[in-house]
Amino acid sequence: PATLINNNSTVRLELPKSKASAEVRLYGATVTSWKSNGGQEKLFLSSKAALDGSSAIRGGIPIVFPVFGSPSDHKDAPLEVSRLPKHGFARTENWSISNRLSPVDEEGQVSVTLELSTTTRPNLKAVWDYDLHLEYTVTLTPSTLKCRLTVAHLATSPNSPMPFQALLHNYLAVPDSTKAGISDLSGSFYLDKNAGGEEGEELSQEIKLQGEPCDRVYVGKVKDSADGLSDGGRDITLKYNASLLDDPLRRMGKGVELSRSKELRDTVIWNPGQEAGDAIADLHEGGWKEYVCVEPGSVAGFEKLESGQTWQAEQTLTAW
Ligand code: TA6
Repeated sequence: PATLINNNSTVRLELPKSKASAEVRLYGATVTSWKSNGGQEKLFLSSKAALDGSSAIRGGIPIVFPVFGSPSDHKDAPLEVSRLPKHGFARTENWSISNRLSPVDEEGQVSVTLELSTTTRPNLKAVWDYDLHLEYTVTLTPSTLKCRLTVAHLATSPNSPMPFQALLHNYLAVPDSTKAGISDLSGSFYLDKNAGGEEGEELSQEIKLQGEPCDRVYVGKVKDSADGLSDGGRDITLKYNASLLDDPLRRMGKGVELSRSKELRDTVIWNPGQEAGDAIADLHEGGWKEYVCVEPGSVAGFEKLESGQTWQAEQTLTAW
């Protein structure tokens, strides 16, 4: 079933037979917990994360919209984007539940849809002068979590077209980020944010962080075998080299597979490493070792949505 918990601030989705569950905060529509088949937590949540609505949640799956990073990161950003906070406003607004909470259906899945509109929020309309309606549906099955974001630019909008970027900022829990591998982004081109935006091509089939900071935007163009370019958006797996782990850590399972619709063609891989990680105020000590962010999105350039048009994108996380 789907129920409201934590003083009506959180929707809890539960499949009791398989012990799978998920929790979605109305604040930011941030998924803060996903336990797959058997009850194993698959998302990282910092024990210092603000859960009182005072700032974006450090962990889970914050939604980045309508700009990724700081507006000043984008030379080509449209003027209206420059007024927005880092990573936009979706992660720091209170969303509402758009459907009645339903019992588990016959197919053994349970879901909730949250929504956020500028038309009912004068504070948002003041910084984002578009008639925008966002919907976010989170669906739980015994072994998967599906997140679908719908961006509707309403026909009543005063301005057209609406520029935006969107990204699902997954904090995937790992037993030890220094021993995790991410595959397969080989053939993708990236911008290295830690190296002043230097460009590179991914040559290895498995990215291993090995304790080094990583903050890369892999753009959704992949060199195909004929040496031409094709659109990216491949499935990605985050796995752990179990042989390198101590016994208690092996219990976390083998990893998570991420598949996405073609709209989420870019991929951001982020882990701050020890030094920068310890400097993040809402990250507990050593927290940087407990997650890898693998974030599918549309962040290279801006989508442009005419009024009356809708854009929809989704990811599916599968626990192995
Ligand atoms: O997605 C990667 C990133 O943009 C990094 O550059 C890093 O700053 C991270 O997100 C976290 O940003 P935040 O604003 O949540 O501290």
